[in-house]
Amino acid sequence: MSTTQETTFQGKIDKGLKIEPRDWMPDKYRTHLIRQISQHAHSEVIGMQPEGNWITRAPSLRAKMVLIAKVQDEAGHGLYLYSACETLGITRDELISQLHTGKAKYSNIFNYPTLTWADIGAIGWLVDGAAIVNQQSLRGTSYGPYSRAMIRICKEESFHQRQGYEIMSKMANGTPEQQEMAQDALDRWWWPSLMMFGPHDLDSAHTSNAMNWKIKRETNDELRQLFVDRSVKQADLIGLKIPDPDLKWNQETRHYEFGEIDWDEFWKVINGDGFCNKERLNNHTTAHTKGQWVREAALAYAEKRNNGVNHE
Ligand code: BYC
Repeated sequence: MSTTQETTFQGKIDKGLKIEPRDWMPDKYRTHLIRQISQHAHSEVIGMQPEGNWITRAPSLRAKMVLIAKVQDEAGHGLYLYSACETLGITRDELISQLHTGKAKYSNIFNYPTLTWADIGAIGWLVDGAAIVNQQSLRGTSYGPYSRAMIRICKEESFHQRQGYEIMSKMANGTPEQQEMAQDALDRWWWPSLMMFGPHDLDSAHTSNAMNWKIKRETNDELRQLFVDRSVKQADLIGLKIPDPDLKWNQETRHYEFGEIDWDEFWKVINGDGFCNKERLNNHTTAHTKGQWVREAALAYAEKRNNGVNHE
Protein backbone atom coordinates (compact mmCIF):
# COMPACT_ATOMS: atom_id res chain seq x y z
CA MET A 1 0.00 0.00 0.00
CA SER A 2 1.39 3.42 -0.89
CA THR A 3 0.53 6.55 1.01
CA THR A 4 -0.51 8.21 -2.24
CA GLN A 5 -3.13 5.52 -2.83
CA GLU A 6 -4.40 5.92 0.75
CA THR A 7 -4.58 9.70 0.35
CA THR A 8 -6.42 9.52 -2.96
CA PHE A 9 -8.87 6.98 -1.51
CA GLN A 10 -9.60 9.02 1.62
CA GLY A 11 -9.77 12.20 -0.47
CA LYS A 12 -12.52 10.69 -2.60
CA ILE A 13 -14.45 9.62 0.48
CA ASP A 14 -14.10 13.04 2.09
CA LYS A 15 -15.47 14.66 -1.07
CA GLY A 16 -18.50 12.36 -0.91
CA LEU A 17 -17.53 10.43 -4.06
CA LYS A 18 -18.35 6.73 -4.37
CA ILE A 19 -15.73 3.99 -4.32
CA GLU A 20 -16.34 1.54 -7.17
CA PRO A 21 -15.24 -2.14 -7.44
CA ARG A 22 -12.22 -1.45 -9.67
CA ASP A 23 -10.94 1.47 -7.56
CA TRP A 24 -8.02 0.90 -5.25
CA MET A 25 -9.17 0.45 -1.63
CA PRO A 26 -7.39 -0.49 1.61
CA ASP A 27 -7.76 -4.16 2.60
CA LYS A 28 -9.42 -3.12 5.85
CA TYR A 29 -12.12 -1.19 3.97
CA ARG A 30 -12.74 -4.23 1.76
CA THR A 31 -13.01 -6.71 4.65
CA HIS A 32 -15.18 -4.30 6.65
CA LEU A 33 -17.59 -4.08 3.73
CA ILE A 34 -17.61 -7.83 3.08
CA ARG A 35 -18.48 -8.40 6.74
CA GLN A 36 -21.28 -5.83 6.83
CA ILE A 37 -22.83 -6.41 3.40
CA SER A 38 -22.77 -10.20 3.75
CA GLN A 39 -24.37 -10.02 7.20
CA HIS A 40 -26.98 -7.73 5.73
CA ALA A 41 -27.64 -10.21 2.89
CA HIS A 42 -27.86 -13.16 5.31
CA SER A 43 -30.35 -11.19 7.42
CA GLU A 44 -32.62 -10.62 4.45
CA VAL A 45 -32.65 -14.32 3.57
CA ILE A 46 -32.91 -15.70 7.13
CA GLY A 47 -35.61 -13.07 7.73
CA MET A 48 -37.85 -14.93 5.29
CA GLN A 49 -38.31 -17.76 7.81
CA PRO A 50 -40.28 -16.10 10.64
CA GLU A 51 -42.68 -14.55 8.14
CA GLY A 52 -42.83 -17.56 5.85
CA ASN A 53 -44.12 -19.42 8.91
CA TRP A 54 -47.47 -17.56 8.53
CA ILE A 55 -48.06 -17.78 4.77
CA THR A 56 -50.26 -20.87 5.06
CA ARG A 57 -52.21 -19.35 7.98
CA ALA A 58 -52.74 -15.78 6.72
CA PRO A 59 -56.29 -14.74 7.66
CA SER A 60 -57.47 -13.79 4.13
CA LEU A 61 -56.50 -14.30 0.50
CA ARG A 62 -55.42 -10.65 0.30
CA ALA A 63 -53.25 -10.97 3.41
CA LYS A 64 -51.70 -14.15 1.99
CA MET A 65 -50.89 -12.52 -1.37
CA VAL A 66 -49.34 -9.48 0.28
CA LEU A 67 -47.26 -11.61 2.63
CA ILE A 68 -46.03 -13.88 -0.17
CA ALA A 69 -44.99 -10.80 -2.17
CA LYS A 70 -43.17 -9.38 0.85
CA VAL A 71 -41.27 -12.58 1.62
CA GLN A 72 -40.30 -12.85 -2.03
CA ASP A 73 -39.01 -9.27 -1.92
CA GLU A 74 -36.72 -10.22 0.97
CA ALA A 75 -35.15 -12.95 -1.17
CA GLY A 76 -34.59 -10.32 -3.88
CA HIS A 77 -32.94 -8.00 -1.35
CA GLY A 78 -30.62 -10.82 -0.34
CA LEU A 79 -29.67 -11.32 -3.99
CA TYR A 80 -28.91 -7.61 -4.63
CA LEU A 81 -26.73 -7.62 -1.53
CA TYR A 82 -24.89 -10.87 -2.30
CA SER A 83 -24.15 -9.47 -5.77
CA ALA A 84 -22.86 -6.20 -4.29
CA CYS A 85 -20.68 -8.21 -1.91
CA GLU A 86 -19.28 -10.38 -4.70
CA THR A 87 -17.92 -7.25 -6.41
CA LEU A 88 -15.45 -7.10 -3.50
CA GLY A 89 -13.80 -10.34 -4.61
CA ILE A 90 -15.50 -13.02 -2.53
CA THR A 91 -17.62 -15.84 -3.91
CA ARG A 92 -21.21 -16.67 -2.99
CA ASP A 93 -20.04 -20.11 -1.80
CA GLU A 94 -17.60 -18.55 0.64
CA LEU A 95 -20.28 -16.20 1.93
CA ILE A 96 -22.78 -19.00 2.51
CA SER A 97 -20.15 -21.13 4.17
CA GLN A 98 -19.35 -18.25 6.57
CA LEU A 99 -23.04 -18.16 7.50
CA HIS A 100 -23.24 -21.92 8.04
CA THR A 101 -20.09 -22.10 10.15
CA GLY A 102 -21.20 -19.18 12.34
CA LYS A 103 -18.35 -16.89 11.20
CA ALA A 104 -20.86 -14.44 9.73
CA LYS A 105 -23.73 -13.16 11.80
CA TYR A 106 -27.25 -12.17 10.77
CA SER A 107 -29.63 -9.77 12.47
CA ASN A 108 -30.52 -10.58 16.10
CA ILE A 109 -34.19 -9.98 15.35
CA PHE A 110 -34.75 -13.17 13.36
CA ASN A 111 -34.02 -15.41 16.32
CA TYR A 112 -37.39 -14.72 17.91
CA PRO A 113 -40.49 -16.82 17.12
CA THR A 114 -43.62 -15.58 15.33
CA LEU A 115 -46.37 -16.85 17.63
CA THR A 116 -49.49 -15.10 16.29
CA TRP A 117 -50.66 -13.23 13.19
CA ALA A 118 -50.04 -9.97 15.07
CA ASP A 119 -46.32 -10.83 14.99
CA ILE A 120 -46.44 -10.47 11.22
CA GLY A 121 -47.84 -6.97 11.78
CA ALA A 122 -45.15 -6.20 14.33
CA ILE A 123 -42.37 -7.41 12.02
CA GLY A 124 -43.57 -5.25 9.13
CA TRP A 125 -44.16 -2.21 11.32
CA LEU A 126 -41.16 -2.40 13.67
CA VAL A 127 -38.56 -4.64 12.02
CA ASP A 128 -38.98 -3.22 8.53
CA GLY A 129 -39.42 0.20 10.15
CA ALA A 130 -36.04 -0.15 11.91
CA ALA A 131 -34.49 -1.54 8.74
CA ILE A 132 -35.72 1.48 6.75
CA VAL A 133 -34.22 3.94 9.20
CA ASN A 134 -30.88 2.14 8.90
CA GLN A 135 -31.07 1.61 5.14
CA GLN A 136 -32.15 5.15 4.29
CA SER A 137 -28.96 6.25 5.96
CA LEU A 138 -26.96 3.59 4.08
CA ARG A 139 -28.16 4.95 0.71
CA GLY A 140 -25.40 7.50 1.25
CA THR A 141 -22.74 4.87 2.03
CA SER A 142 -19.41 5.29 0.27
CA TYR A 143 -19.30 1.98 -1.63
CA GLY A 144 -21.18 2.43 -4.93
CA PRO A 145 -22.75 -1.05 -5.37
CA TYR A 146 -23.95 -1.11 -1.72
CA SER A 147 -25.41 2.37 -1.98
CA ARG A 148 -27.28 1.54 -5.20
CA ALA A 149 -28.66 -1.69 -3.70
CA MET A 150 -29.94 0.35 -0.74
CA ILE A 151 -31.81 2.79 -2.99
CA ARG A 152 -33.77 -0.08 -4.58
CA ILE A 153 -34.34 -1.88 -1.31
CA CYS A 154 -35.67 1.20 0.49
CA LYS A 155 -38.43 1.63 -2.08
CA GLU A 156 -39.72 -1.89 -1.42
CA GLU A 157 -39.14 -1.68 2.31
CA SER A 158 -41.55 1.24 2.75
CA PHE A 159 -44.34 -0.92 1.29
CA HIS A 160 -43.40 -3.63 3.80
CA GLN A 161 -43.59 -1.21 6.69
CA ARG A 162 -47.06 -0.07 5.65
CA GLN A 163 -48.22 -3.68 5.27
CA GLY A 164 -47.23 -4.34 8.89
CA TYR A 165 -48.67 -1.12 10.23
CA GLU A 166 -51.97 -1.84 8.47
CA ILE A 167 -52.20 -5.26 10.21
CA MET A 168 -51.37 -3.71 13.58
CA SER A 169 -53.81 -0.86 13.20
CA LYS A 170 -56.63 -3.24 12.15
CA MET A 171 -55.96 -5.48 15.13
CA ALA A 172 -55.53 -2.60 17.55
CA ASN A 173 -58.97 -1.37 16.50
CA GLY A 174 -60.53 -4.84 16.42
CA THR A 175 -62.07 -7.13 19.05
CA PRO A 176 -60.63 -7.14 22.61
CA GLU A 177 -58.80 -10.40 21.74
CA GLN A 178 -57.25 -8.82 18.65
CA GLN A 179 -56.24 -5.75 20.64
CA GLU A 180 -54.59 -7.99 23.20
CA MET A 181 -52.69 -9.86 20.48
CA ALA A 182 -51.47 -6.59 18.95
CA GLN A 183 -50.26 -5.27 22.30
CA ASP A 184 -48.61 -8.61 23.13
CA ALA A 185 -46.75 -8.58 19.80
CA LEU A 186 -45.56 -5.02 20.42
CA ASP A 187 -44.43 -6.02 23.93
CA ARG A 188 -42.33 -8.89 22.55
CA TRP A 189 -40.86 -7.17 19.45
CA TRP A 190 -40.12 -3.69 20.80
CA TRP A 191 -36.83 -4.32 22.62
CA PRO A 192 -35.33 -6.70 20.04
CA SER A 193 -36.16 -4.06 17.38
CA LEU A 194 -34.15 -1.46 19.31
CA MET A 195 -31.27 -3.96 19.44
CA MET A 196 -31.23 -4.14 15.64
CA PHE A 197 -29.24 -0.88 15.57
CA GLY A 198 -26.33 -2.59 17.32
CA PRO A 199 -24.51 -1.80 20.58
CA HIS A 200 -24.16 1.71 21.97
CA ASP A 201 -21.65 3.80 20.02
CA LEU A 202 -19.04 3.53 22.78
CA ASP A 203 -19.26 -0.29 22.68
CA SER A 204 -19.38 -0.55 18.91
CA ALA A 205 -16.11 -1.99 17.62
CA HIS A 206 -16.64 -0.98 14.00
CA THR A 207 -18.29 2.43 14.17
CA SER A 208 -15.17 4.57 14.25
CA ASN A 209 -13.73 3.12 11.01
CA ALA A 210 -17.19 2.97 9.46
CA MET A 211 -17.72 6.70 10.08
CA ASN A 212 -14.23 7.69 8.82
CA TRP A 213 -14.81 5.73 5.62
CA LYS A 214 -18.43 6.94 5.39
CA ILE A 215 -19.66 3.36 5.26
CA LYS A 216 -22.01 4.44 8.04
CA ARG A 217 -23.42 7.95 7.74
CA GLU A 218 -24.99 7.96 11.19
CA THR A 219 -24.08 6.05 14.33
CA ASN A 220 -26.01 3.18 15.95
CA ASP A 221 -27.37 5.41 18.73
CA GLU A 222 -28.37 8.24 16.37
CA LEU A 223 -30.40 5.89 14.19
CA ARG A 224 -31.97 4.12 17.20
CA GLN A 225 -33.14 7.50 18.51
CA LEU A 226 -34.70 8.38 15.16
CA PHE A 227 -36.56 5.06 15.18
CA VAL A 228 -37.88 5.54 18.72
CA ASP A 229 -39.09 9.07 17.94
CA ARG A 230 -40.97 7.84 14.86
CA SER A 231 -42.42 4.69 16.40
CA VAL A 232 -43.79 6.20 19.60
CA LYS A 233 -46.01 8.50 17.55
CA GLN A 234 -47.16 5.61 15.36
CA ALA A 235 -48.03 3.50 18.44
CA ASP A 236 -50.00 6.41 19.94
CA LEU A 237 -51.98 6.81 16.76
CA ILE A 238 -53.34 3.25 16.91
CA GLY A 239 -53.75 3.17 20.69
CA LEU A 240 -50.90 0.80 21.57
CA LYS A 241 -48.53 1.29 24.47
CA ILE A 242 -44.74 1.07 24.11
CA PRO A 243 -43.58 -1.39 26.83
CA ASP A 244 -41.10 0.98 28.47
CA PRO A 245 -41.86 2.63 31.84
CA ASP A 246 -38.91 5.02 31.35
CA LEU A 247 -40.14 6.39 28.05
CA LYS A 248 -40.70 10.14 28.19
CA TRP A 249 -40.64 13.17 25.92
CA ASN A 250 -37.78 15.58 26.55
CA GLN A 251 -38.95 19.05 25.59
CA GLU A 252 -35.40 20.42 25.47
CA THR A 253 -33.81 17.81 23.19
CA ARG A 254 -37.14 17.25 21.39
CA HIS A 255 -36.54 13.51 21.52
CA TYR A 256 -37.99 10.63 23.53
CA GLU A 257 -35.82 9.32 26.34
CA PHE A 258 -36.06 5.56 26.70
CA GLY A 259 -35.02 2.77 29.08
CA GLU A 260 -31.87 0.65 28.91
CA ILE A 261 -31.72 -2.27 26.51
CA ASP A 262 -30.92 -5.73 27.90
CA TRP A 263 -27.48 -6.05 26.33
CA ASP A 264 -26.86 -9.48 27.85
CA GLU A 265 -29.79 -10.76 25.84
CA PHE A 266 -28.43 -9.03 22.70
CA TRP A 267 -24.94 -10.59 22.94
CA LYS A 268 -26.40 -13.99 23.77
CA VAL A 269 -28.71 -13.92 20.75
CA ILE A 270 -26.14 -12.70 18.23
CA ASN A 271 -23.62 -15.26 19.43
CA GLY A 272 -25.93 -18.17 18.64
CA ASP A 273 -27.90 -18.69 21.83
CA GLY A 274 -31.26 -17.16 20.96
CA PHE A 275 -34.59 -18.94 20.95
CA CYS A 276 -34.54 -19.80 17.23
CA ASN A 277 -30.86 -19.65 16.17
CA LYS A 278 -30.46 -23.40 15.66
CA GLU A 279 -33.74 -23.77 13.79
CA ARG A 280 -32.98 -20.84 11.47
CA LEU A 281 -29.53 -22.12 10.56
CA ASN A 282 -30.66 -25.75 10.22
CA ASN A 283 -33.42 -24.72 7.84
CA HIS A 284 -30.97 -22.70 5.77
CA THR A 285 -28.38 -25.47 5.64
CA THR A 286 -30.98 -28.07 4.67
CA ALA A 287 -32.46 -25.88 1.92
CA HIS A 288 -28.96 -25.13 0.63
CA THR A 289 -28.04 -28.82 0.50
CA LYS A 290 -31.30 -29.78 -1.17
CA GLY A 291 -30.81 -26.98 -3.70
CA GLN A 292 -27.43 -28.26 -4.87
CA TRP A 293 -28.89 -29.93 -7.99
CA VAL A 294 -30.66 -26.67 -8.97
CA ARG A 295 -27.40 -24.72 -8.80
CA GLU A 296 -25.61 -27.42 -10.79
CA ALA A 297 -28.34 -27.48 -13.43
CA ALA A 298 -28.34 -23.68 -13.73
CA LEU A 299 -24.55 -23.60 -14.09
CA ALA A 300 -24.59 -26.38 -16.69
CA TYR A 301 -27.27 -24.53 -18.66
CA ALA A 302 -25.31 -21.27 -18.53
CA GLU A 303 -22.14 -23.05 -19.62
CA LYS A 304 -23.87 -24.69 -22.60
CA ARG A 305 -25.42 -21.38 -23.60
CA ASN A 306 -22.02 -19.69 -23.45
CA ASN A 307 -20.67 -22.45 -25.69
CA GLY A 308 -23.35 -21.68 -28.24
CA VAL A 309 -25.57 -24.75 -27.75
CA ASN A 310 -29.17 -23.87 -28.55
CA HIS A 311 -31.84 -25.61 -26.45
CA GLU A 312 -34.90 -24.02 -28.07
N1 BYC B 1 -27.65 -8.31 14.89
O1 BYC B 1 -19.43 -2.63 15.91
P1 BYC B 1 -20.87 -2.90 15.66
C1 BYC B 1 -34.62 -6.77 7.09
C2 BYC B 1 -22.70 -7.27 15.66
S1 BYC B 1 -33.02 -7.33 7.32
C3 BYC B 1 -26.58 -9.14 14.82
O2 BYC B 1 -21.82 -1.80 15.99
P2 BYC B 1 -21.44 -2.55 12.86
C4 BYC B 1 -35.70 -7.71 6.95
C5 BYC B 1 -21.78 -6.73 14.58
O3 BYC B 1 -21.95 -7.45 13.38
C6 BYC B 1 -32.06 -5.87 7.56
N2 BYC B 1 -25.32 -8.72 15.02
O4 BYC B 1 -21.07 -3.40 14.15
C7 BYC B 1 -35.50 -8.93 6.33
C8 BYC B 1 -20.43 -6.89 15.24
O5 BYC B 1 -20.04 -8.27 15.20
P3 BYC B 1 -18.89 -8.81 14.14
C9 BYC B 1 -30.80 -6.09 8.29
C10 BYC B 1 -25.13 -7.42 15.29
O6 BYC B 1 -21.41 -3.49 11.70
C11 BYC B 1 -36.53 -9.86 6.27
C12 BYC B 1 -20.72 -6.60 16.69
O7 BYC B 1 -22.10 -6.83 16.88
N3 BYC B 1 -30.08 -4.84 8.26
O8 BYC B 1 -34.77 -5.63 7.02
O9 BYC B 1 -20.63 -1.31 12.77
C13 BYC B 1 -37.81 -9.56 6.81
C14 BYC B 1 -20.40 -5.16 17.07
O10 BYC B 1 -21.31 -4.23 16.46
C15 BYC B 1 -26.21 -6.52 15.35
C16 BYC B 1 -28.74 -4.76 8.26
O11 BYC B 1 -28.06 -5.74 8.29
C17 BYC B 1 -27.50 -7.01 15.14
N4 BYC B 1 -28.58 -6.22 15.20
O12 BYC B 1 -22.96 -2.07 13.11
C18 BYC B 1 -38.00 -8.31 7.38
C19 BYC B 1 -28.15 -3.37 8.18
N5 BYC B 1 -25.71 -5.29 15.63
O13 BYC B 1 -19.41 -8.50 12.75
C20 BYC B 1 -36.97 -7.39 7.45
C21 BYC B 1 -26.69 -3.32 7.76
C22 BYC B 1 -24.38 -5.43 15.75
O14 BYC B 1 -17.64 -8.05 14.47
N6 BYC B 1 -25.80 -3.39 8.87
N7 BYC B 1 -24.03 -6.71 15.56
O15 BYC B 1 -18.81 -10.28 14.42
C23 BYC B 1 -25.45 -2.32 9.65
O16 BYC B 1 -25.90 -1.20 9.45
C24 BYC B 1 -24.46 -2.56 10.75
O17 BYC B 1 -23.76 -3.75 10.47
C25 BYC B 1 -25.12 -2.63 12.18
C26 BYC B 1 -24.02 -2.99 13.20
C27 BYC B 1 -25.71 -1.29 12.54
C28 BYC B 1 -26.18 -3.73 12.25
